[in-house]
Amino acid sequence: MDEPKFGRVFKVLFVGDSKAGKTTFLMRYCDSTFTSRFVPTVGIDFKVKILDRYIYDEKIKLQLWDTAGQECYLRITTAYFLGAKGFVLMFDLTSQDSFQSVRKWMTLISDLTSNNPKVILVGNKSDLTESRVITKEQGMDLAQSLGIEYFETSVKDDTKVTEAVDKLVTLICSATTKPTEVPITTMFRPPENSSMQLLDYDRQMAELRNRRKSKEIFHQGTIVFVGCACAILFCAYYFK
Ligand SMILES: Nc1nc2c(ncn2[C@@H]2O[C@H](COP(=O)(O)OP(=O)(O)OP(=O)(O)O)[C@@H](O)[C@H]2O)c(=O)[nH]1
Ligand SMILES: [Mg+2]
Repeated sequence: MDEPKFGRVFKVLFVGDSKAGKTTFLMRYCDSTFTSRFVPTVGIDFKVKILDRYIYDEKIKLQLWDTAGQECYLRITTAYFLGAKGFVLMFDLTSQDSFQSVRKWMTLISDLTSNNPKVILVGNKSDLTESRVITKEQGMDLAQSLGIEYFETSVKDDTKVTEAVDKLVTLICSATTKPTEVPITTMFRPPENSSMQLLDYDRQMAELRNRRKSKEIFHQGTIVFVGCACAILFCAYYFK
């Protein structure tokens, strides 16, 4: 396959309570690294990952937004929800509180977006079997009640990290329509994803051309008429 010129960018947000593992997840996914040091995210951060996957011959680029889980940043982070194609809603399998917050995050997503983004639920830190307080069944039940898919990951052990994102991308792709292939000409070009039918577009272009033609004919007629009138007036005056 020829290398495509442009990439299709999908905006994906990572949300969930503080310490769920969002930043470390992104470090694992994008840079294949892990750190046990906790540095809370301040506000928002983002990374770009170019996938070896295509949609309609366009390479997929992921714009991955890492949000701060701390309550004090909520107003900043939620401002970035708009336009997101997907969300990774993450909780910590060793924290009851972060599990309880999942519904709150889901409500924020549905309240603050209008494009029906795809969401997956991720229970992270599955390597910590001793301190785990949320069972797989509880995670699956919650995901099912929210109508989304569930993954258990361990960023530390690199378990199911790529699979989870791959699945989200597949869901986003299945909801992405093919871009229209009409040449851009003039002003009545329907915007991308517009519901305006191409037939409407063609009809409007034809109308515009007809209107321009009629205007030209009118102008030419006016010039001829004024010319004749002047000639008649001149003859009448000259030969009287
Ligand atoms: N054992 C284990 N620890 C993890 C795992 N994932 C993340 N951690 C640790 O959990 C802590 C919090 O991780 P972060 O990625 O910083 O959490 P966050 O969700 O970005 O937190 P905020 O930025 O405050 O929202 C860090 O000390 C990580 O090393 C995991 O899969 N297993
Ligand atoms: Mg973070």
